[in-house]
Amino acid sequence: MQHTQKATGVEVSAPLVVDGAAVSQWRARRQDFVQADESKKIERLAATSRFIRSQVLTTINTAGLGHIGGDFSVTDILVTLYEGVLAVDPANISLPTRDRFILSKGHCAAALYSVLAHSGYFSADRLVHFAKDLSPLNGHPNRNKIPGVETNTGPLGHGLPVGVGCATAAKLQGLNFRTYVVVGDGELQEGSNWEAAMYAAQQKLGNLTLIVDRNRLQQGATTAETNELEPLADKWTAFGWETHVINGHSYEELLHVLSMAPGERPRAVIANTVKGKGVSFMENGVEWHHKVPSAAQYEAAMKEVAA
Ligand SMILES: Cc1ncc(C[n+]2csc(CCOP(=O)(O)OP(=O)(O)O)c2C)c(N)n1
Repeated sequence: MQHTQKATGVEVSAPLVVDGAAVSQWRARRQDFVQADESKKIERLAATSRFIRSQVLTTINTAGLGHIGGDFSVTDILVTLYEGVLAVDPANISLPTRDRFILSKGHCAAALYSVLAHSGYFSADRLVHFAKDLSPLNGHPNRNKIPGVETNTGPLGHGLPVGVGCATAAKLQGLNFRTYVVVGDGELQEGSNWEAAMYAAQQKLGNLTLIVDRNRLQQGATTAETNELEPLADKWTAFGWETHVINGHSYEELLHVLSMAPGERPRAVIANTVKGKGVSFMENGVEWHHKVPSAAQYEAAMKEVAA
């Protein structure tokens, strides 16, 4: 049987508004999280990721489009940030001191929307409208329509330059918020990233953290076949960044590196990930960049992501 999310009766084009109950739940989870021991934290993040992957699968299944492979490679990173790291208040999206987060690989909007809804920025019921005509939940995020989205993305290569702007603004204003940007590894082939990287190092933007979703696949091919990025860590180091290489599906490693105090230099985290992570027949399959599962594949995938 093909699962779909239920229509809510809310007009597709209605503005998104904060979901107070979900914000309260998010706040309670965050409070518990801060007090929990390491193993409990890991358990929590794993459970939330299972939930988010199931929700993304259903969202894409309902919409009939989406970028499931890249959604699943970035899920654990997004969940760790929103459940355990970012200093944000979903009920007060304009707070000047909030941490800024930019998902520069905007084609993976379904994962971002699912995590934002789980944090209360808007009601999860609205995910049923993902990528529908007139829906605020566009196939790529739009800051004018979606609470919690800091900048519009979609054309690759713009998130890091905007993030550098946010980090610079914090310094100029004497505010101590942090800026986190996630880019795809294929996206790093856009030259604008390297201009931003040079400037961030020159300005010693220690309040800026870049996370590279290093799943080694892009649209239709591997990054190595398209435009080799290696030696990637050496490149960031040579550009003057503090560089870390981690397993992007290890909550321990993610939590550790994303919670480190700001240093003297901008920080690049190369997170080794698996495109399609969590579904055996999607993992490392380049065709799953934006393929939609059949009914049988959807059923099988749901069992795997929830396990
Ligand atoms: C400037 C620009 N060129 C091309 C595209 C089309 N495009 C969408 S996703 C994608 C591949 C991106 O690969 P990667 O950054 O590695 O993302 P992931 O594998 O994590 O989904 C491309 C080329 C785009 N969105 N923007």
